[in-house]
Amino acid sequence: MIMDKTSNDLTLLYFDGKDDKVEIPYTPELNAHSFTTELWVMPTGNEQGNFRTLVSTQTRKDSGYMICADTENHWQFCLTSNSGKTVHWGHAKVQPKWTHLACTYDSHTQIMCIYVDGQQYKNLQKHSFKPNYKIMLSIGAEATKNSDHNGFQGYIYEMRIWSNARTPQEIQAHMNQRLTGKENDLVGYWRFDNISEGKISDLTNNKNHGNIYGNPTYKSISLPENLSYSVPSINQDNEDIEAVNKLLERYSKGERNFNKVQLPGAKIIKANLSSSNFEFAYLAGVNLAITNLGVCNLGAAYLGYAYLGYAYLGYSYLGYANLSHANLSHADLTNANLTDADLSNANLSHADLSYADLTNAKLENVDISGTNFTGVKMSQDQKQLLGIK
Ligand SMILES: [Ca+2]
Repeated sequence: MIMDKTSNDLTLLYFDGKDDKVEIPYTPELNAHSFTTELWVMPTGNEQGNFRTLVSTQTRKDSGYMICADTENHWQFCLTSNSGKTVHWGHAKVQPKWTHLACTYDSHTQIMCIYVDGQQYKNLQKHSFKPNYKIMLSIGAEATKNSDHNGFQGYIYEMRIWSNARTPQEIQAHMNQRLTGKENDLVGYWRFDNISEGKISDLTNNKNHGNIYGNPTYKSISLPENLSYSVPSINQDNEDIEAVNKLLERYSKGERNFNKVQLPGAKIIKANLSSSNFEFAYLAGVNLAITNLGVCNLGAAYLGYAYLGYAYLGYSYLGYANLSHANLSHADLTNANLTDADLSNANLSHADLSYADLTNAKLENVDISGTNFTGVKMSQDQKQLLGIK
């Protein structure tokens, strides 16, 4: 079942910039060696010149990381390196509007990244990182017990922590969507409207609930415009039929705009959904066998682990789509645009990719037995990777 919320307003915890904060007791899963921390923030008031903390696990000159607005009014991601030095990164200007921030650290490559509204900040930084090993995670103010909290004034919504460095595609595909809390590698998920008895619930099974301090107020505010209100509440035991029927009914009535639709794990076989917009759709593990998705917009859609065997995707746009581990065996992708798509570990056996555009597509570990690449557009490096001429 899909639930739609009609109102764009929610009552959220309002951080006063003085003593309001949320603390989550120390736990190893929220302090991994590789991580992604992302959140929506709305700064209010004119606080230029002040240092404002959004998320902190940092003990000065020891370990951990911090996401903040600096004294020159830039968004910043700070890490403590192995030597105890703090590394600062990011210069996008803080603006008084809903802004999505994501910070990633990959312990294998040692690359730290900050994304502002889904855009990766360029000139990637490479540093060692010593994760916090003892103190709480603090939201809206610093983790230290000092009298100066360096508090943030404004709203925070949809904060998530993942135990890996998410890719740009993953960040873009999910930043505007609500999650279920059960996603792979998601280790913490808090929504700042989900508050009871002085606690903010962690919607993952880790249940690392936050304690609220500073006696904050709660105010009604319009949410980020692009944030999807479709809550994926489809469970795993085949109760997706209702949602699928609803989608097909909408299509039969002439509707073609299904951007951001969320149907993870649904079965939509042999359907006709051609010429539709599925931009940013979340279709993880969906079964779209033999379905007609020709001339569709699936830009930035998430189709990881989807089954698309014998599906028709001719002339469709799949730019930035995530098709990792998808099964596209015997699918027809002629003239499809797959630029910057992630096809790593996908099964492309006997698929028809003639005249498709695969520029910048990720093609590691794909199965290409019997695949038709006639007139395909890809780089020499990509061809070499696939072992084709
Ligand atoms: Ca207060």
